[in-house]
Amino acid sequence: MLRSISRLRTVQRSVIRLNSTTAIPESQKGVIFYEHSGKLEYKDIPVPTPKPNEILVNVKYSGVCHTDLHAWKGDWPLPVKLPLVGGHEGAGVVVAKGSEVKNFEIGDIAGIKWLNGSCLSCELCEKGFESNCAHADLSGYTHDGSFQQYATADAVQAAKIPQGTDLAEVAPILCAGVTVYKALKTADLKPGEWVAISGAAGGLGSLAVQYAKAMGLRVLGIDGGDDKKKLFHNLGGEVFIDFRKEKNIVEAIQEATNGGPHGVINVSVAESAITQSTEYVRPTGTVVLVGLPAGAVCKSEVFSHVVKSIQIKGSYVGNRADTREAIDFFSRGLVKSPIKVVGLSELPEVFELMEQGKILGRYVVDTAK
Ligand code: 8ID
Ligand code: ZN
Repeated sequence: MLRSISRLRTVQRSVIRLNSTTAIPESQKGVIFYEHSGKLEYKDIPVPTPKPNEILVNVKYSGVCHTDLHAWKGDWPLPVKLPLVGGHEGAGVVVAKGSEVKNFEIGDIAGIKWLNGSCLSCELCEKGFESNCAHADLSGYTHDGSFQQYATADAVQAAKIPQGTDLAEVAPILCAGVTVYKALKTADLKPGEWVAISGAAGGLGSLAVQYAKAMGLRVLGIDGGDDKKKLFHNLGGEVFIDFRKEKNIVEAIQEATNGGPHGVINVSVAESAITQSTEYVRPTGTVVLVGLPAGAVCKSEVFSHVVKSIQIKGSYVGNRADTREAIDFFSRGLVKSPIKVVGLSELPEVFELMEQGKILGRYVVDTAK
């Protein structure tokens, strides 16, 4: 271990000479919290040292996912590392690597995503269900994440990002993009069929609309407010239902889609919206659960569930292949990230807006500010 670290430092030094970049500092800016819902402190923290299997990424930008807010609040029945540096949509440059890393070179562009590592030897990993591994390690949850200038990541799971990519724009693809792309694959729809995106103008939703379009689907979006409606249509969505204005959401959706959408992607953070989707989905259709409101239960009325023969499926981020494919859609210009860039020091304000449901698309933090 010690030997591998000293070799690593040698590698860094030689690269630093070659590229005449600045040396890796010992401390950096990051946002850290010590207890759930405690103060989000923007301060100097140590730069982590990569283990033999890890790369050290100089994170330039990180998306802010609603999951980061859940982690800070302690919403889920899954223990969080404390203290924690959150963040799992980090895009940056590899500045150092451990002795076992073969798939990244210094100077490569890498993405830090939710799934930081899995055992790779259990049945689930073997079959490509890496995110469902019982030993999954999670960036910004069980492993310090991308709300810092330098973050470590398991080289096997870190995302490969092509050189020349806009790092602020690609950041949201690393969780939101991968997740909705995988959820759409899970819905198993055919071109020309209807998909409803519940929570259509949030971080995941605004990308889901575009991936769905790129897959040839007709898109109905559900969200609240005129600014969200405008964003939805700008992204290419066809029919918008405002959950704040519409009196009978189930009827309105069934009417607009001539019998209900063939699939529903639930990315809202509202239990009632999830249950409602089991009502308006078309017979034989598929409801996909993605959003994770605290303590939520999805209720489906058994008689209709059987007679309509609907399916309800959970979908949890994606594996390495899903990641590569989702980034490829982005690189080919088929999806764009509707982002607003702010400084990392402004993370508490972003969480506040997110809690109030006021975020349009995705906020991305610039780690230099
Ligand atoms: O792998 C996964 N399953 C995964 C991956 C990433 C994120 C799951 N998530 C989860 C997050 O933890 C969170 O619970 O997906 C959820 C959405 O994340 P997000 O897109 O990052 O959140 P957001 O940007 O706040 O968007 C939520 C949208 O839902 C709308 C809001 O207006 C907002 O635009 N919304 C709400 I809140 N209530 C609604 C309702 N009743 C609603 N839209 C429709 N109907
Ligand atoms: Zn996320």
